[in-house]
Amino acid sequence: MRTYLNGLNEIEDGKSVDVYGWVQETRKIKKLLFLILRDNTGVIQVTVKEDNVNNYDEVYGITRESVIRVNGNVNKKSVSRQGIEIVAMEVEILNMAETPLPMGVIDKVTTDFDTRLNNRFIDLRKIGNSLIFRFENELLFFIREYMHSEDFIEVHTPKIVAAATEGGADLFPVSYFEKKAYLNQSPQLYKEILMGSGFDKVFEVGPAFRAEKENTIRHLNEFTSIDVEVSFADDEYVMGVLENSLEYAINHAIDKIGKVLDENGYGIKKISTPFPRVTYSELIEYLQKNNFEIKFGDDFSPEASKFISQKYDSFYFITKWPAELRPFYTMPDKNNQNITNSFDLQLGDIEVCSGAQRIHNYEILEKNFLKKGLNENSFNFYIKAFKFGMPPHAGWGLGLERLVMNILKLNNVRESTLFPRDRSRLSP
Ligand code: AMO
Repeated sequence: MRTYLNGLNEIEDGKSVDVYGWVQETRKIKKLLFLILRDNTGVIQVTVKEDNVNNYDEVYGITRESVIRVNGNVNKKSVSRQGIEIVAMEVEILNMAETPLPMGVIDKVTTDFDTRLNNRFIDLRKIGNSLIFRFENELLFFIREYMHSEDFIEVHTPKIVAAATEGGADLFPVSYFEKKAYLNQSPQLYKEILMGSGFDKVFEVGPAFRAEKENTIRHLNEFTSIDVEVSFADDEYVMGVLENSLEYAINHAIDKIGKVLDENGYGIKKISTPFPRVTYSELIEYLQKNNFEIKFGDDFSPEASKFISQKYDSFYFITKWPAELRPFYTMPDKNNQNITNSFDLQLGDIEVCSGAQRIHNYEILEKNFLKKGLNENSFNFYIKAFKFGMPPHAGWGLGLERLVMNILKLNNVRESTLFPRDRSRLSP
């Protein structure tokens, strides 16, 4: 039976165990060989004595990052760094690693980012890097737990689609037999159709594709979108769902793995709700007062976003965006048609989520199609659902990689993406 390295403490001194992992380091003193063995849960010293194993010469020639099985006895009086070691009785080489390695795992030298991404399989052996995805895993687990506790159901909508959701550009075409199709930019249209189906509260975690040409630290061409849609709800309601689910997920993730995050330099703090809210118009005024050249209808430049972010030390909402900056499906404010019932959630100077109340009235939707210059015909499958009983609804889309990047204060969204897709990267 396999023992994981973090379970050795519970095992009696002298007991025989089987452990598996990678040889992180070797130290050789003629008739004595020390292997630093790493598995998914930790590292341990394995002491190999010539007299104890029958393939000593073979093991003596082992290369770094080779994969082995060790059968041996736990020694709890070890002088090794961990205070516990395994004295090997059997070392089975399961796979010998070639030399030289394309990059090191424990070496102090910094490897450039491209080399790291080109050799992601090794890069992720570094605990600090794999931890990012363990954190992501915890976050998602607790977001799902929260959603289920609030009676949301998880759905899966198509990723090969016939129409754009977030405006016409930025689509990846795919050939679909004799038809033209695209990779979906967002589950937007489908989650709305499901409101017309009476699902009431849905969420989806899935890939979204954007043929955006920007090659920035926050843009991916394929990202993971966490989407929510709720019937008989407005923007305020779904902002509540967003902040409460994040508070639940982040704080539970910290309870679970906060200690190891701390030990690896990702000091993160628990958060509390409600998140501060500021309107788009208030920020425009604030920027104008501070000598930014910006007017109502402009998007915030990176410099302006940085300036704004200095006012906040955690998440904050920017609400009531102008209609021209939001997609066609966004509900206008009932007292002012120039602004919408919409919001972005920011962390630092980066938008991690956007959402809104949607237009549920067929006539207003039709007008908006014309206003935005969209071809109504390609949206027929969507519009149809609005003609036969569509409830009022609202929702949001949260970028998982951007969320993790910002919470852990990583300096590039590719750090929180296992195998990033960007303007120049399609492999691995
Ligand atoms: P939006 O287009 O703002 O809204 O996207 C929602 C969130 O998805 C993430 N995101 C990205 N992450 C990495 N790289 C990208 N290129 C990228 N583009 C977007 C961001 C962003 O906040 N349908 C609406 C959501 C809704 O209203 O429900 C939508 O897709 O974190």
